[in-house]
Amino acid sequence: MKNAIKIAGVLGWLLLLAGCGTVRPNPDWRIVLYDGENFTGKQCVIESKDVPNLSDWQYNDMTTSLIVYKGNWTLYEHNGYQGLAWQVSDKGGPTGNGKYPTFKEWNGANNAISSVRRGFYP
Ligand SMILES: [Ca+2]
Repeated sequence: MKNAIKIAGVLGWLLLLAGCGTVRPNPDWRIVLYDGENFTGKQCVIESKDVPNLSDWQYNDMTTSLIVYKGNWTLYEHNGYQGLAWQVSDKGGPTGNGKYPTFKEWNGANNAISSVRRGFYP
């Protein structure tokens, strides 16, 4: 019984440590791009991966709004993570819940995003 309590304590401590690493890219992070304002139009769902070229997804230069469901992401003007970079997160946007109803909310440009990757980069 005493050992069980000890193990539970260690597990809790490990979970706490894991929680501190939220700035690091995480495999289950998720973002959804939309080609219309206010989360309308054609969607592009990105889960558990970086996308160096949205042309491969037939989604180059189309994004007008987006929702970050989990994590920190950097959006780029050009493919290969080049050009202007914009950071978005699940705690960002005008209501602090990862919802960006227009490109203005990430200080971006309309129909400009060409690559996306997990984590914050300059
Ligand atoms: Ca572009």
